[in-house]
Amino acid sequence: MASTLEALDHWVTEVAAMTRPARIHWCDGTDGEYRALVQQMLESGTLIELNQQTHPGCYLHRSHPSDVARVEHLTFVCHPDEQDAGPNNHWMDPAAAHAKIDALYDGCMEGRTMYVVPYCMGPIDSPLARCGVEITDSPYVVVNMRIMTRMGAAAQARIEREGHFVKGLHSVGELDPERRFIMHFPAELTIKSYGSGYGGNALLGKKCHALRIASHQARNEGWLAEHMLIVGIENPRGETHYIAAAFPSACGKTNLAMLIPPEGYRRDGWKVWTVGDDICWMRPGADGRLYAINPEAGFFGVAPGTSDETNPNALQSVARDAIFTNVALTADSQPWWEGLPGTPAIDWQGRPFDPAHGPAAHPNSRFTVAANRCPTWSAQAEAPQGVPISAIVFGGRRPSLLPLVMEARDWTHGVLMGAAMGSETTAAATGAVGVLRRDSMAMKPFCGYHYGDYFRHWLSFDQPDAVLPKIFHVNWFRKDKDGTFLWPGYGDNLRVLEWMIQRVEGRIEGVQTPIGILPAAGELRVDGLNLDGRKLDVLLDVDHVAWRSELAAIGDYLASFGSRLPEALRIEQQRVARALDNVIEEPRREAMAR
Ligand code: OXD
Ligand code: MN
Repeated sequence: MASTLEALDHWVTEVAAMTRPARIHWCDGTDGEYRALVQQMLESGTLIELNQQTHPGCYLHRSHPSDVARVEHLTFVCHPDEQDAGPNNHWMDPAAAHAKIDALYDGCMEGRTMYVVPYCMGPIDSPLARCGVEITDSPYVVVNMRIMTRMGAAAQARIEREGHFVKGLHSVGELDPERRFIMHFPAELTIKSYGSGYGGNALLGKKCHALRIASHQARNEGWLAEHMLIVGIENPRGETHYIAAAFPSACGKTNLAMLIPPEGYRRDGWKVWTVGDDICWMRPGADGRLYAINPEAGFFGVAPGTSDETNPNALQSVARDAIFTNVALTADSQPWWEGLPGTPAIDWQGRPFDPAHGPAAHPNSRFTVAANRCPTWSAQAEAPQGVPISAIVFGGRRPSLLPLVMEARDWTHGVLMGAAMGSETTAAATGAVGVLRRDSMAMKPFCGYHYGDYFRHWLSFDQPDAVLPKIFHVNWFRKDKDGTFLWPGYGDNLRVLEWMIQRVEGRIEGVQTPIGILPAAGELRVDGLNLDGRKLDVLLDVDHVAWRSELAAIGDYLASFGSRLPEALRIEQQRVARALDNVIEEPRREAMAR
């Protein structure tokens, strides 16, 4: 027995009988094991050593060129009843899905090592944490899981104590896009992934477990598993507010989680503390507030665009002991991507760089690094009870209409704001880039059940004894007529977070509008910012007529969830639509009265 837990041993034996590996390796998570796997991958060419003078302990992995992003069209959520998956997921009957993918697993690990990877999502001693075991034939997955989760003996000990775990089976197979599936069986707490080595498809603790399976568990158990960063904002008085923020993939969660305050703020003593950059698990505490943990232990960040100007903390984090995937190389083997100074010599596919082939680094190239490498890593990030959340923020890439910031008038309105979220698609998933799509709570690719039930679950937190965070919506991406961004973003986003905190503390009033509460004149601190008043006016403009059309589109979108849409959300959409009608009608009524 390699585990004292019979269920675990039994499952490993069963998988080995199906996949027929040459060897089985139970991962202990030690440094020695990590080093040995790296060495083995250097020898096989799976990893390439980077310049060890400039980037000690850093390596490059080049994935198969057809395996560079999440594959939403091949990702299935297999509830016994199709209705439970909702229109937001691809569904397959569980028995049919098992049969389909098990046929692919048959003998797929012949000649390979099968790694058994016990892991814990969340601080190892946290009651909010959950454990899983990933079986994989990819050593690249094992070393990434070691960085991204609490992996190894301690996780195995917790699993043996608790007696249950999420089962994740992964094989890179032949890396053939025609033989690729990412399947979830929420009722069985099981994941099966075949044919991809890419992070979101293969590091099963991340999207598959911590979002799709966990969102289902969270619904049953009264908590929330969300696609959110967690950041602590410390004011000059030394008080810290924690903010959880949901943005779709590749919309700047890592940057916001690590932001450097603008000069004036730094002088005044503002500090920013990083708790998480991608996933947040939240649960009501005894005092009625929501407490959050980051279930991950590392960052799997988008490299392009990360620079000393945009995110110096991320750049410092990856200066050592990082694994890069699909970035370019300089002539002296330093990692390179668009946004960094210097010039690339070799592109992400290992060819001499030629701009005619497109960008040097793949637009979804990534770095994997331990979270505690981040200079702003929060001392509270390991707190077993989590951090109390003061504000929840939703946001997306919207070139027009959505103001820089608005606050929901109450929880139900905030849930509507989250449900209505839209964003332009990015390179984090295969498919067209730059197309506007609704992405409720940034969970479209990750919600493991029917969105209508998910909205109802969100609404259910509004209990008499709850002390809920305020909910806001932001848009850093609004563009001017000439197509340039109106808001500088990055560190200056702290100005918007400060406005939120002031609202949370009841220090400022804001202005009421039909779509929410916006900053009143003078409330948003813009000193030291070269932003002309016209731009600020556009950023905070509410075009009532255009918003009326947006509300109609939101109504149509909500209606697509049929009878599972909570009535309260439909009523809320109608309330906002009516408030807009009243504003639009008012001048007409006044004119008629004259
Ligand atoms: C990610 C994603 O990798 O959202 O975090 O795609
Ligand atoms: Mn993500």
